[in-house]
Amino acid sequence: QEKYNPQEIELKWQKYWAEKNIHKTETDASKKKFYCLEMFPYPSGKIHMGHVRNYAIGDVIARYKKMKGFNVLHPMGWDAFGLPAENAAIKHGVHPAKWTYENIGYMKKQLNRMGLSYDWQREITTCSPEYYKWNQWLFLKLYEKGLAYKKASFVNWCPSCVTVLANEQVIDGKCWRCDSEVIQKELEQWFFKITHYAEELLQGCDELKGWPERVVAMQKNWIGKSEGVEIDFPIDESDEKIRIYTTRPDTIFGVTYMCLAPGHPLSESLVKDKDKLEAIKAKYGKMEHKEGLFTGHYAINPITNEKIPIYIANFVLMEYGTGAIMSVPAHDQRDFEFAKKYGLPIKVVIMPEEPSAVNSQQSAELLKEAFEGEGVLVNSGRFSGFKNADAKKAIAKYIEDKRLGKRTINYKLRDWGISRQRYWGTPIPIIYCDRCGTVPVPEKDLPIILPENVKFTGKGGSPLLESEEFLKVKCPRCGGDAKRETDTMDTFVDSSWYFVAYCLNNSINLKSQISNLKSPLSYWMPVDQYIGGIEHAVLHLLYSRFFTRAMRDLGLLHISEPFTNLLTQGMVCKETWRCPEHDYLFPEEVKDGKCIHCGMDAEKGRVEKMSKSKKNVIDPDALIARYGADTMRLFSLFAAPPERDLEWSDKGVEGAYRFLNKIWGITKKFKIQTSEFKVQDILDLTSKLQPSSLNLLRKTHQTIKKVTDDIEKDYHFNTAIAALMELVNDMSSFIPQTDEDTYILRTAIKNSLLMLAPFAPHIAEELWEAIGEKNSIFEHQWPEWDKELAKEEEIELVVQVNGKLRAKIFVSAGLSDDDAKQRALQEQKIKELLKGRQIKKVVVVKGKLVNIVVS
Ligand code: ANZ
Ligand code: ZN
Repeated sequence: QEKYNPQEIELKWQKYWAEKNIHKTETDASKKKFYCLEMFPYPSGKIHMGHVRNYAIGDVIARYKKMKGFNVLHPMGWDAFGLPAENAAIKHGVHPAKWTYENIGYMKKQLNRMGLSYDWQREITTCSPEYYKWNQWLFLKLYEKGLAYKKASFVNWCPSCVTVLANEQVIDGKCWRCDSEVIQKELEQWFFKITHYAEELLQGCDELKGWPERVVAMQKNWIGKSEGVEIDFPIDESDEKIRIYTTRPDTIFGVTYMCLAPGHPLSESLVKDKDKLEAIKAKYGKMEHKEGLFTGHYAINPITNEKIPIYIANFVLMEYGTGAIMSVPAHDQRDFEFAKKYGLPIKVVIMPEEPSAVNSQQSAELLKEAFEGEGVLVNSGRFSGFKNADAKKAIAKYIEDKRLGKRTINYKLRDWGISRQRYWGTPIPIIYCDRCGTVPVPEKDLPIILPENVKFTGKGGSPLLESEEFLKVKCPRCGGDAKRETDTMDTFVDSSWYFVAYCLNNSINLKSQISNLKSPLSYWMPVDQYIGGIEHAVLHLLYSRFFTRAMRDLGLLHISEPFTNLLTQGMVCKETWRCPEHDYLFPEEVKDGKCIHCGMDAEKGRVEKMSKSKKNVIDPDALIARYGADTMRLFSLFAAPPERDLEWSDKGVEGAYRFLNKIWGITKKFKIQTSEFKVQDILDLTSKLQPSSLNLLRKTHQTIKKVTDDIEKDYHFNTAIAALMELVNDMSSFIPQTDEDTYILRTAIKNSLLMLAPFAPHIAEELWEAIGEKNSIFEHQWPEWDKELAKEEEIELVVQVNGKLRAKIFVSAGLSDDDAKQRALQEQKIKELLKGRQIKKVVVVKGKLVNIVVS
C-alpha cells in the first residue's frame, strides 16, 4: 500500500490550485461575501512560526467559509517600507528596493508552500508606486480638508550624527550608532488630525462587539477622555494669565506652585536665561527624570489669592490640556516628587474618611507619597468638609460662576505625527516655494517617485537631502525654482488602508470610487474577520479606524468601522536551553541534555516566546521538509485555542503527523470496496443496522455537529480537531461486515475528509481524489448533520446510596465521570436522602452507576 508522502502530494495540489486559479475571487453582488484578512507581514527575510500560526488560522477560516457557501476574499501583501531595509542598505550596500523585493520573493514561496488560499492577483506591495501614489493622494485630500497640517514638534536628535532618530534607534537614551546622548529637538513636522475624530473613535468602541474586550479597553484608554476644568491663574505684576487644565478642581486649595511645558509660549517671555530653557527643552517628555527650572516669576491662585512660584517642567506636555498645570504635591505623585526635589511646600487638603488611615496623612511633613485617594476636604475655606467628589462639582461651578475658568473635555489622543526623516517611505507630496510658501503637488503629478539613485552612508540623515534630482522642482503655482519636501510618511500610513486596496483587485484607483454606489468597496468592506498580533492593539488598529472614517467622509466608504471581528492570536512559545559556556543554545545544539559543543550539562529554562535571541526557534522550512505543511498547520491549530499562547512540542508535531497517516491509511484501504448499496432514507436504514454501525453513523453526525459548532463559536479549532481525531479512531477500530457497514464507514471517511480540508488541505484533496471525487474538495459544501443522528445517545444510570438503589436517571452516553457525579447529586430524590449526612466518597462506574457513600 502507498505511503503518505506529504512532499509529493503537497506540491501536486499547490500546482493544481495555482493552475486552476482556485483561490481567485470576483466581486459578485448576488453572493454573500466574507472578507477574511490576516495582518500583512513586513518582508524581513523569512517567515517565522508566529506568521505560520497567524496565517494558518486565517486560512482555516477562509477555506471553511468558502465551503459554507460564502464568496470569500482572502488576500495577502507586503508592508514593505520601513527602517530595516534602509539599515541593510547602510550595512551591506544593497539598495532597499532590491533587499525588499528579494525578501518578498522568498517569503511568497514560503507562504505558497504552506498551502495558503490567497488570491495573489490582489497582492499589494506598499513600496510600489502603484500603491504609494494613493498614500500621496489621500494625503492631499486630507490636506484639503485641513486634516493634514504642519507644526513644530519635538524629535529624537543625535547631536554627533546630526540626525533625527526613530524611537527604535534610541537605546537607553543613547544613539544606536555612536552612543552619544540623544536630545529632543524641535522640528517642523507633518501631522494627521486624528483628534478630529476623537469622540467618534471613542463612541465607536461600543460597537466593537466582535473584538477582544482587552483591545477595546486599550483603544479607549489611548483616546483617554477626561473631564476637567480650565482655570486662569494671573501672573503677579503682569497683565498676562496662565490657563491651566486640571481634572482635580477639588484640590485647588492645595496648589503650591505651577508648571509650564518647555514649549509653552509664555516660557520664552518668562525665562531670561535662554541656555537653561534650551537645556530643559532637550529633556522634554522624559517622565522618568523630572526636571524643572524656576522662572523667577509668581502667579496668583485665583481662589485663595496665594502667591505661587512658576516653574518650567519637562514632564508637562505641550500637546495635552493647555500645556500648563497647577501643582498639588500632596495629592499628585508627580507633583510630590517634583516638590521634594526642588524644596517646594506641600499642603494637605484632602483627608481619607476612615480614621485609621488619617494618621500618616495628618501633616505634610509626614507624607511619604502623595495621597491620591478619595476623602474629605480640609484647609479649603468654605469647601472644607465636602466629600471630594462633591467638591469637584461645587468648585467647578464656583469657578464658572466667578468667570475664572470653564469646564472642558480633554483627550489624551494626540494628532498623529507622520513625518519621518527617512528614505524608504512614501514621499510627502509637498513643494516649498520662496514666493508661494507651502504648495501641495497637483494630483496629476502623482506619484512622486522615490528616486532610486541615492547614496546610503548612514551619516547626516536621509539620502533624499542630497538627491538633487529629487529636491529640485518647479513651483506648481508660479513656475519658479522650488524644493520638495524630503520627509517621508510613517509606514503606519501604508497599513491604515491596505485592506481597502485589496477590494480593488489590484487596479487601485481610489479617485474613481468616490460616490460610486457599485464600488467593490461597498460590497467587500468591512473586513468580517481580522487576525493578527496583540502588539497592534493600539496604533495600527486606531489609525485604521481613523482612516476608515476619513475615507468615509471623502465618499469612498459607507462604513465607519473597518474590522467587524478581531482575533488576536497568542504567541508561539518554546522552552529555552542554555549551557554555562555557550549561553543560549538552539534545539539542535542539545543532545541528551548536554551541550554538543562542550559536553557540559545544558539547563532547560523557561518556556518563552520564540525569538532568535533566545534561540528557542523552529524553522518552518525545516519542519515542512520533514513532515509537510499539513502537519505543521494541523499542529499549530491543534495545540491551543487561537487566542492563547501555544507551547511548541515535538511530540505534538509527531502526533499530528500520525493522525494524518491514520486517516490516509483508512481511506486508502476502503476506497476500492465499492458498494452497490444505495440508501433512500437514512432513518429507514438505521433500524436495520448492527449496533456498531449505528454507533459509527451517530458518531459521524455528532462530529459534524461538534466540529461545526466549535468553528462557529470563537474558532475553537483545537477541540474541533480533537473531535475529528476521535471519529478517525472509531473508524480505524471499525470492521465492516456487510455492504451497509461499508457504506457507513465510507460516509464517515467522506465526511472526515470534508472536515479535515480547511486544516490540512493537501491531504484532504489527495484523499478526496482517491475516493473517486472529480472536483476540488473546496468546491464541495461543508457537511450537514442529521438532527436525530447527532443527538447524544441517552443511557440509564443507576444511583445508589451506600450501595442501595435509590434512583435511575437518564444521561447522555458520553458524559464524563465528574458530570455524572454532579447529575446524581442534584437529583431531587437523592438530595433529600442526603440531607444532614456527610458524603464520604462517590464512586462512578462509567455508563452504569454512581454510588454515594455517606456516614
Ligand atoms: C491638579 C491636580 C491635582 C491634578 C491632583 C491631578 C491630581 P488626566 O486625568 O490623565 O486627564 N495635567 C494637565 N495637563 C497636563 C499636561 N499638559 N502635561 C502633564 N500633566 C498635565 O490628567 C489630568 C491631570 O494631569 C491634571 O489634573 C493635571 O494635574 C495634569 F491631586 O491638576 B491635575
Ligand atoms: Zn511658487
